[in-house]
Amino acid sequence: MFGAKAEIAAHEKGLAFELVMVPFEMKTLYQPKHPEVLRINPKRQVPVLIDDGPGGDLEIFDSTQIFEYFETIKPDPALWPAEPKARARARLLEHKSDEVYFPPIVRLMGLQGTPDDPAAIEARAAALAFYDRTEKAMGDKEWLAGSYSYADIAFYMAQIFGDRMGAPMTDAHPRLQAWRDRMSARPAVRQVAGAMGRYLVSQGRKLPAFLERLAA
Ligand SMILES: N[C@@H](CCC(=O)N[C@@H](CS)C(=O)NCC(=O)O)C(=O)O
Repeated sequence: MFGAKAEIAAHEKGLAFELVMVPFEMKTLYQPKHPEVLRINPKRQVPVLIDDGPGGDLEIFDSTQIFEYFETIKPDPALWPAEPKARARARLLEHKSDEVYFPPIVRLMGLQGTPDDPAAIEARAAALAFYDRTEKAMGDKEWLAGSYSYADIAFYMAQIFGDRMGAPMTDAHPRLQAWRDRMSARPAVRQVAGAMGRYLVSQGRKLPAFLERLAA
């Protein structure tokens, strides 16, 4: 999910890049870890970015750090709003998506066999409360932070996992669902989320309807 964030952003920016997928199996997850990941990221996680172009070698990790680097090297098209407060709000939304919305979804991943476990009920309630707040904050805006931004990319990817883990948006979130349709129509999003959907299908996993359409 975090690697897909960076990949979508690179496509949106029109940056040329080589994508290296690390080993991943549903049973063993990310083991064995890719040697470049172990070398670059002390947290041993993807994504990592290597830029060995002009200016010397750069090796960084963390999807949000990668967003910031993309914005610096290729400001156009802008993926943060220009106005300082709007930009800070967008950054906060991106952070909340990763650090407030997503952790309960990660907890649900380990509770798929026990959906009535109080921890699972609590995690789904947290996701629902996040949708409620975001729906309200969305107002009539087309994108989460006004203009299309990294916040949209982060939350789109995160909510794919929310839906798959049993915490989908509901009829109480029509603006968010319309936003998701707008996101799904973007070529960069279709390309990355569609490929993820096809991988999940190849592993015998069922997809949410919106992702099924992208994966077809
Ligand atoms: N804050 C990091 C989170 C990265 C992360 O959690 N990556 C996951 C894959 S989506 C990972 O590498 N998990 C393997 C592990 O933690 O061992 C980011 O934004 O890049």
